[in-house]
Amino acid sequence: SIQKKWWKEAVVYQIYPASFLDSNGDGLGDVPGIISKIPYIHSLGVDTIWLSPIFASPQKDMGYDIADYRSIHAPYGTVEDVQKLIDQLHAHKMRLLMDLVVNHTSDEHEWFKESRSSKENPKRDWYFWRDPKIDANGKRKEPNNWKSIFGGSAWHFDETTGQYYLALFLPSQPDLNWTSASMRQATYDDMRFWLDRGVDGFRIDSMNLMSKHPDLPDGKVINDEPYQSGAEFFASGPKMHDYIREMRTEVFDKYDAMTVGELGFTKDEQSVSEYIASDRHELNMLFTGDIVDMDFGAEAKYGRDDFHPRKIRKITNLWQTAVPKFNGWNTVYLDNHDSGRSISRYASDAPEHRAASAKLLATYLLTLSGTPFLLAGQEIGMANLGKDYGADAYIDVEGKNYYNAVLAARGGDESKMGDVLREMQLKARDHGRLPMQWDDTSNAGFTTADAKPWMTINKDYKDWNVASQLNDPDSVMGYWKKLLVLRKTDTDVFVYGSYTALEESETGEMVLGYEREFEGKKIVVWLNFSDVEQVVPATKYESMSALISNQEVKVEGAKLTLRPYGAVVLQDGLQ
Ligand code: ISL
Repeated sequence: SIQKKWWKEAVVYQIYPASFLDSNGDGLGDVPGIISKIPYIHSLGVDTIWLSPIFASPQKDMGYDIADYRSIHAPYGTVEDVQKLIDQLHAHKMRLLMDLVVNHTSDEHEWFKESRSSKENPKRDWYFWRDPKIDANGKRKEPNNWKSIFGGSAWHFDETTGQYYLALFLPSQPDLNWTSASMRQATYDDMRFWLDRGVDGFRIDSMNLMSKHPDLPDGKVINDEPYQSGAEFFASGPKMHDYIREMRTEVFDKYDAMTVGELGFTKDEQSVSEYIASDRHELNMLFTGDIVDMDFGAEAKYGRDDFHPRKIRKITNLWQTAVPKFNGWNTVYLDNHDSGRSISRYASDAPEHRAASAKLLATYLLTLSGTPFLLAGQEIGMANLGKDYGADAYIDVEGKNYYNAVLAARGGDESKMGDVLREMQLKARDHGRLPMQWDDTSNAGFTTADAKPWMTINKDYKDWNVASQLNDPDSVMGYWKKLLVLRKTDTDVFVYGSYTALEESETGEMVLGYEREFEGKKIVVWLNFSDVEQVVPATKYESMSALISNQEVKVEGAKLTLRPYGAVVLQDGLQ
């Protein structure tokens, strides 16, 4: 039998601090803005907030480049504000997860400043420093061929000491060297700083990059480009599990902190089980990333590959079935701040389908086994910027680097960039970071009318905003609230129930179907991921009744008709 835990029953609401609510008219969201919306967040029925980084940072990667873990980026507020946030959340019986970014720091962090100052500095080995290689022409060359996740070489030459340092993301995000015991202790102190203030757990950024192959070998050459991924040598290295276990015994266990790891490049069942199988005592749960990559190209995120419902069936069935076998726990999510909105990629944001699509995806998120994570704005059906926005609407460094690299390769001809722009319109990280649409006043109520928001506000805000849905039970938000009540009421079946996939032969290729069951209580769910009607056989379910749906539910002649983007949940034995 499954052990009950608060974090299994939690529903997590991710807030991107810059984009939630600006309380002081500087165009940037802030902590007091979040505090003022606790009653709103609470009223939705979610109970845990995951806050993307709010720490002191030069903001080259929107706070994922931390200069000081113990102070707050001034425009966001102060440590006292965060304490108030924690205390007020706890007063509402809610919890706070912070973003733990300890694979790298900002190059403005004191640790890096010291480390780069001389080869003899005690913090030299807190980062990766290597001598240059010399090429055939006697010219200086990077220590290996690894490519940065944001493009270009992962190595950067530093004049001060004549060595290169490693940075898997931006040049201004040098990787920490986890083989250094004193470095590890220093990060544990930072973790304790926040846990002592009442933080309930962490989302651990780029977690499996913390252990690299000790020799930092060249990555496998798969094309004629100068730099190659190298991920086979920098992800899930040999010490990874030792580090996690050390973090647990030194820090997390002492506070009963919850952990969710972000795991890039590792998607196979065996490796995943080693992180979350309950008898390993490592992480509570993790994000494998495959669910947000369903329309990525084979080699590059922005390569073209259309979404097909078969992919969500495959990934969902894989983890829903595999994870219980090793007594692990799943995350269930479709959106985060690193991608386009799922409604625009996996369903439809066309006006005639948008509300149904948003409810379809809500049904997916809240009827599976695992802890659901939603991104702020998902509860009102927020969508990507439309096709009419040009390249200048995209300001995030990842998409911009990619766009500029392709533009250069195409001789700087903007008129040849249509295909890239279309891919960005689907997948750019900017979409997940759009300012929250609170109402239909200018600037969507996100900031004051005369302020300049830090990034584009989607012009659809007049029709899609919190105020217009707040008191409408038929709205997307109304649907989320109903589902959240059901999940909290029938925790047995929704959270702890078993999962049985309906085969493609039973549902057709466009429909995802599954059953959940707990001691005689049962739900069956059908989700139509297409813009046309689908008919599924329902003979087995004739005695069941509708629990929730985004359409009229009629079982006729043992068949159930699903409307475009229809979601139907039937129940048996629930009160
Ligand atoms: O964003 C991605 C693809 O578009 C991912 O490869 C992402 O960079 C990776 O999942 C790690 O993401 C995390 O660490 C990054 C930061 O930029 C992301 O926002 C964060 O979620 C570096 O800290």
